[in-house]
Amino acid sequence: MTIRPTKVTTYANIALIKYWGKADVSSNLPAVGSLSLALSPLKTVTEILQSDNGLQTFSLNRKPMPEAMQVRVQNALNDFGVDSSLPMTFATENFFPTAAGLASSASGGAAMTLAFEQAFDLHLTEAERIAKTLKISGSAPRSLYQGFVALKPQANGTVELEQIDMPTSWNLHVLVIVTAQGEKKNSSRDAMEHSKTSPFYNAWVSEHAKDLEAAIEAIQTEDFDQLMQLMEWNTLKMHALPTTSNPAVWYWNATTLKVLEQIRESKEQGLTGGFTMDAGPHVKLFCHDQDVTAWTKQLSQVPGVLRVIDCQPAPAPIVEIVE
Ligand code: 2P0
Repeated sequence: MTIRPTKVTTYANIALIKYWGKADVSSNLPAVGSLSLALSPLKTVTEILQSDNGLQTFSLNRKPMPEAMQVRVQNALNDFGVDSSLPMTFATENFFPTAAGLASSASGGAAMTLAFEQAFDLHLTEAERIAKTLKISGSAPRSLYQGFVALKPQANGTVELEQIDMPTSWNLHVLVIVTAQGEKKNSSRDAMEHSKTSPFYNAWVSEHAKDLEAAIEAIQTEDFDQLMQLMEWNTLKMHALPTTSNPAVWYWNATTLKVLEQIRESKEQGLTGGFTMDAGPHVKLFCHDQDVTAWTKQLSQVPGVLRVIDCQPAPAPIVEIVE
């Protein structure tokens, strides 16, 4: 099989309304919907090239790829109908911390699908592309598109993606407040399954669609404050699940809490914005362009904060042929 030399750029997405829990583990069908925004400069670049030496090489961030991740790539190749032992160079690089709760599995999964399609000349329908990307990671289909994307599980076991127009007046930024170095200890995949031991799990699932619909409506009616309120509430409900699992798992560190306190104080003093957190200790703050300088100043000085990355809505994924 000829491999078309391919380079794909995708962007990590941050969920405002969270995916946490699976209805079906084998197909990776989420138990709940989600709503996200892909962000620049949180990009992943994935290349697939013909191998020069007849060997198969997998790398992550310019180092040999960990075995478990390599198995996930090979499983995905099989799922796409490609011989997973084919000689090739598969190189993926995240231009932000990997496996740290910054959604590297989302941009990585979307990049994998788009790269397979181009490199192996596959012709997928949109529904197939979404289903195969979902199997790689539940958050990954959301990185196939730019802007606000809602992922909605359907009764027939598929998911649908819906793009929601961004109000032009919002000039949205997301500040990623980095509170630790290194990778997280608990993978979100394991922790979300373990969250089924929380007494609150069923309530989370049954209440979730209301949050998702209300958040979509807040965007459509350009009600930023309402969207921020829903995002914070949904975030804290999600974090209540691993925290109340048996035994408990939590992702926060002392700096995470100091940042949340600073956000509450800054809002009391009149700054506008809202926070979210994922399966890691970092905090993400959504705000308008005119408040970025003030927020950055206040959040950078919180003891323990390592850096603040200023992000904006990302462009669509880019698929290129490498010459
Ligand atoms: C989200 N997260 O909606 C939520 C919030 C983390 C916290 O989607 O098992 O890596 O590969 O389907 O996509 C992380 O979950 O999980 C995630 P799998 P994934 O962004």
